Amino acid sequence: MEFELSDELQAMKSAARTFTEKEIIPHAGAWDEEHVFPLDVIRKMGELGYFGCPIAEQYGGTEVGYLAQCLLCEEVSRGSSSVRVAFNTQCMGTALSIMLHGSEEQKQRWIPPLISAEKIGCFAITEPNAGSDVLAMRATARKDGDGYVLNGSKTWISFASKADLALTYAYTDRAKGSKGLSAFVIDMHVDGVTTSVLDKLGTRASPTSEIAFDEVRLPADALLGPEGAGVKIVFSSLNQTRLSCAAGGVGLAQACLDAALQYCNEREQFGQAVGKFQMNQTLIAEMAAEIEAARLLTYRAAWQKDQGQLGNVLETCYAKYITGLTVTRCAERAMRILGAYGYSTEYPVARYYRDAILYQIVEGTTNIQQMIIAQDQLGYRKANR
Ligand code: GRA
Repeated sequence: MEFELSDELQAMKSAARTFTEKEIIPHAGAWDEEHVFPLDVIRKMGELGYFGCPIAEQYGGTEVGYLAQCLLCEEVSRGSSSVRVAFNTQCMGTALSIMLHGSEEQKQRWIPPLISAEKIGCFAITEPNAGSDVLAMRATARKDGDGYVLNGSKTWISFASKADLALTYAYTDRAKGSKGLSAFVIDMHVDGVTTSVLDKLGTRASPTSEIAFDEVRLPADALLGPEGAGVKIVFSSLNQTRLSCAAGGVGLAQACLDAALQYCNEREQFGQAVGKFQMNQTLIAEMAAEIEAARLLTYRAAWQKDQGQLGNVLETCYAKYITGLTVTRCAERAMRILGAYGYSTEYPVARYYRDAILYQIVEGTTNIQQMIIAQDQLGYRKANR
């Protein structure tokens, strides 16, 4: 067992911290308040190779791996939980799935512009009646000559309104059940695709939209993998997007702790720094220990993927589950420590608080993570298949 980051990983983490402090932290509050999508910063991250860590060099990636990607995602999320979503839209939920399941031509065409962020990506799974129950989706892609015609609607799709490309899922043959689900990479600028942005409590620099597909003509090469491979692609993709979601949650939880520590040392009441009060010390100790546990679970799941264990659903769920709980608890504790200064929109803790709860909703709710873990433990359904 090896718990030390290599010098190379340590250097990447520290460079990402400097990048976040310079390029993200000074603007993150305003982006959130004004609902600004920071395309320039996302492009800079693309140029720096942030979205190419698990991607092969031949497609423009850096091959530094999943743990490296997590470290970058954690640092970026310390500055803005909205910006960290790009790790999933540009890589884990799009380019990575294309690399794992696409033809050589699809890989060469779509991966480089996604990981450089020259093109913005999104992955569209959720529908109005299919959230946790992925396979209840109703979108269809009917065969039409060589290609397909896509119909249906997706909702709560991160970056959809800004996206050039989408990895989406639709039934090509409903009669075959889960084996009739297929995956498609689609151009978001073609006729029949419309998006409308949804308002939400937090993560407001990351636009979230509904998508309507109305008789969208897809060429044959939009199909990713064979017909019917959609179920395998969607669940293996969720197992990778959950990892960077966990890393993002760790980064946001750390931001909560950082804010609480700073306040504890600066603010005085009853003649001493508020950090001297044992009640606050309890909150600080709980935050620090829980963040470390969430971080270790996340790094372990990433490390397993670096060893080639991409099917580590159980360990990825542990990381996502514990991180979701940790980040929401840390945001609440930071709020208690900062009091009115936490509640004020002039300080970032109010934004952290609004952003934190997302980690119990996206990429499989806390209930779904618990279900996957419990069913594995009880022997009902193995998580790692
Ligand atoms: O037996 P079969 O041939 O029908 O195949 C089954 C199974 O073997 C079928 O899928 C196969 N499968 C897999 N194949 C490859 C299952 N898991 C895998 C896998 N990892 N790799 C159906 O399987 P099942 O277990 O019977 O499925 P189910 O009971 O219908 O659903 C299971 C479950 C509830 C866990 C699943 O639907 C699920 O994970 N739901 C949560 C949905 C979710 O996470 N949504 C996230 C949306 S994206 C998002 O939030 C973006 C946010 C952006 C951001 O902030 O980063």
